[in-house]
Amino acid sequence: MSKTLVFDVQGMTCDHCVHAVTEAAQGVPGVTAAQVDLATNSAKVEGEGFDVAKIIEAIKEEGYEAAVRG
Ligand SMILES: [Cu+2]
Repeated sequence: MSKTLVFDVQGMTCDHCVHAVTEAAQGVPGVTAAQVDLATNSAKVEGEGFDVAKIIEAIKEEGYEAAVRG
């Protein structure tokens, strides 16, 4: 079953950041789509069977902080 999760992402300042975070999230196995929004510092991730920790890690590797929006 597919699921959608929203992450808070800290440190994004421009479209380049948005692109980097989008690519990072989409690179995680199981992720089918990522919608990153600079105005709300959020990343909406859709997919099936993805590992939440791996998404946070991938975003961190790009230089941003991420946490599941609770
Ligand atoms: Cu930037």
